[in-house]
Amino acid sequence: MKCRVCKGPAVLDVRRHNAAFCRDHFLHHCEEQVRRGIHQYKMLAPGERVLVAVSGGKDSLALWDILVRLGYEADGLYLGLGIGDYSDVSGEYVQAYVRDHGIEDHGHKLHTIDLADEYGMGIPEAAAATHRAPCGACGLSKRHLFNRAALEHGYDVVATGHNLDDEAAVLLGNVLRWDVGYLGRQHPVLPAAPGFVRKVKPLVRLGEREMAAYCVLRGIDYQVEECPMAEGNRHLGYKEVLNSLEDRSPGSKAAFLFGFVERGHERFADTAAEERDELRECTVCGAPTPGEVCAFCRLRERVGAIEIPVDISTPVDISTGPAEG
Ligand code: Q46
Ligand code: ZN
Ligand code: ZN
Repeated sequence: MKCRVCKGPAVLDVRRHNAAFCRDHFLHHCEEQVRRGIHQYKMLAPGERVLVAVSGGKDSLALWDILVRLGYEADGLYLGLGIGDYSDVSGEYVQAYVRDHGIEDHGHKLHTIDLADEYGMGIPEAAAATHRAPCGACGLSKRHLFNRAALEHGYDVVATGHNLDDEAAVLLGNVLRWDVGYLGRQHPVLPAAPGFVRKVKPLVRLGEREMAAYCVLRGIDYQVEECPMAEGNRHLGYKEVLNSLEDRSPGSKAAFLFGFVERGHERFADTAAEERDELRECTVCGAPTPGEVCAFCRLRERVGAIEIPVDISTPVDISTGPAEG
């Protein structure tokens, strides 16, 4: 196996591109894919402040690393989910990355929020109170808090580490249920709207295996354990299905996802825009919501972390959105 670029010994092949790379050219390939994705979908403009959602896993740490190397003003936000040792260890990987890779010396910083300390609930308590799969409560808490933190600290955009495998799996789930609202919002860029900063997914052109290799080759240690609450997360099953398709015909995942982004997404965009136009401000926290009180505040109320002095007629909406590990 020889590097496509320099013909030296390759360390990794990327079947989707029918190419293999040596260490340096593989790292360059990853940066290049991110640079192209940002450009292609107009994710970030020069000078914008980016808040990277870092979980301690390979994708988000690689994303932060690549954005910093590409010269973006990118800070991190770690959200402690209160999932026992898993969360403690994940947080330690984030701290270690910041320390060992000179993040603060280069003018970037890490924000942290602890869900249990600051909002009176960890994900296990939230899941128990709702009697539903934890990923629903977890996903909605992440979306709410990353958006809120970005608004409060003056960031223009939130970047998440969703890669090609994640996005293809979420798309498969949305298509299997023909969930038109989610299909309208499934795009590498979700534009800003009143009460929402822009959301971008710069790793969308890179697969899971490439992200793991990126971290290993750059000396980034990351949380390799699966989240113990992931059981019942349907996206894991969708990934298996897509992996077996990809084995038989490399490139099918990318064709599935980018075919949708380029030719299908637009057809569902109106539904998403209509849903967004109907949003008003949560009477408790001010976040955009279709009802009177947002799903995050209703979740806190269920857990007993806050009391809401209004009549709540709508149930907690914790439908399983995209997993955002
Ligand atoms: S952290 Fe949260 Fe994920 Fe764990 S509870 Fe589910 S969504 S699986 S990516
Ligand atoms: Zn090379
Ligand atoms: Zn609220």
